[in-house]
Amino acid sequence: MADLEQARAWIAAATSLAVLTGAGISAESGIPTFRGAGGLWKNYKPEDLATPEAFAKDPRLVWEWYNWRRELIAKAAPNAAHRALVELEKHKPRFTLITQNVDGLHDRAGSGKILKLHGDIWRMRCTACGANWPDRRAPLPKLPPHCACGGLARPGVVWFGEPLPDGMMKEAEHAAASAQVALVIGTSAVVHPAASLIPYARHAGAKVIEINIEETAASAQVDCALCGPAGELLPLLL
Ligand code: BV8
Ligand code: ZN
Repeated sequence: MADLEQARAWIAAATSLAVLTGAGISAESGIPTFRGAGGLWKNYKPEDLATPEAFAKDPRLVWEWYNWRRELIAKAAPNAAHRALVELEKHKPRFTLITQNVDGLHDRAGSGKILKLHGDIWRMRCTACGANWPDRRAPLPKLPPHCACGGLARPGVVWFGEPLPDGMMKEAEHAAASAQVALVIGTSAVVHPAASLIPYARHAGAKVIEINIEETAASAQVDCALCGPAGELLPLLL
């Protein structure tokens, strides 16, 4: 399998790595992806739930969906793919993990530097006073949850139409631009600006390696596309 050997050689020689992960890296932990078969979005259209408009219209419905996901994630555990990235990080002088996922499994696996482009399902933000706090209760006792000030709380995530956290993309672009190798793992590469990091890394000179179970919008833009589950392939690349 020349591709696997080639990818291993590039990774072994690299001293600076950037990694972009999507929902696919958590699939083997039992968490449905957004757009794949049986995907999370299958039952709901993204614009129905993950937007400020949907939340303003029906905060309870949006919270029921997040509450369901929080329970699912609370029962899940990091898988071999998450753990392989922790191992890789230990051996690379410069390593930045950029994730679109909000499930917190990279944190639980022990990853160090994580750029959470789309926020964190385990944090809440008050729509009235702006307070921002961690809350790991699953399920939540009352929906929708409220802040101590009485204001309505929202999930601490980035919805469609909302900007990413200040400075986050700049830091991610810096990591992608200084990487010799960029790993793109378990993402359909359709959500922006996250997906723009892939051509960005390539144009900056990184060798881009994709790990996915199917072809994606990025597959034509990468140097090496490895087809298979991340939980099986990533450990083989260490
Ligand atoms: C913004 C958080 C501007 C919440 C999420 C047209 C063109 C370009 C852009 C746009 C456009 N129209 C609209 C936009 C902008 C929009 C966008 O990109 N829309 C898309 C749908 C076209 N983007 C935004 O709105 C962003 N903000 O642009 O702001 C702005 C600037 C200033 C001021 C105001 C505004 C915000 C985007 C963030 C949205 N939030 N989630 C939550 O999670 O609840 S996005 C959501 O999609 C998740 O974060 C998810 O991670 C992300 C990406 O999806 P993937 O992770 O890739 O998951 P998916 O299911 O799609 O794919 C899984 C993959 O895994 C598959 O390829 C599958 O084959 C693979 N797989 C499965 N199993 C495995 C596997 N691979 C390996 N191993 C396995 N075992
Ligand atoms: Zn408040």
